[in-house]
Amino acid sequence: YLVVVGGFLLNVFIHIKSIFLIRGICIMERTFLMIKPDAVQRNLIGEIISRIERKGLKIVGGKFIIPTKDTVNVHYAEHTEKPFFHKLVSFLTSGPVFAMVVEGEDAVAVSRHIIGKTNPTEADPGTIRGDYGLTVGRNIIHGSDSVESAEREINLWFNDDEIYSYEAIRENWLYEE
Ligand code: ABT
Ligand code: MG
Repeated sequence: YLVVVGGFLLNVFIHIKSIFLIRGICIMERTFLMIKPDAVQRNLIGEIISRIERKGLKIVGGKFIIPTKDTVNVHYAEHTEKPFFHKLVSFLTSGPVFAMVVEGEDAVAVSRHIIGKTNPTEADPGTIRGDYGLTVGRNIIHGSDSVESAEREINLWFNDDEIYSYEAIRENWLYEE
């Protein structure tokens, strides 16, 4: 009986640990970010990644790929019925993207904040979309909109063995004990 309960608890712990990395009392989140084909074509990969790094977020996975239609259909499943869905899928499969798994305290909300509003015409200057984008259909970068979406999208775009956990010496200067 104890072995069964123990095994169950261990599984729960491993599952939770794969979503959040527990560092002291802070709950570290992971999010999925994707530099879209427009930004790749415009040579903005470095510019965007440097903003993510400077913020203090940690890149724990990254790959340069041309997304398949299937992946994009699942990724944007919530928009299947929208009038812009077809254009959205053809845009995202039109060329390579740079997909990333990014980690940090409140990584989901922090990333959405530095990305800016969906429509670049409304995104504040200083945000990625505010500084580099002009239209909603070419809005530079994607970021998961919740912890649940992040988990779903990370599993969709990355295999477990493509994500690397590591400790960075800068962490004591980014987070309080
Ligand atoms: P993503 O990070 O790409 O998901 O954008 P965000 O979450 O900020 O906004 P949503 B609503 O998820 O937009 C998904 C993509 O659909 C495009 N779009 C959205 C349009 O083309 N027209 C529209 O009217 C709306 C609402 C913008 C997003 N991606 N692209 N490319
Ligand atoms: Mg979205």
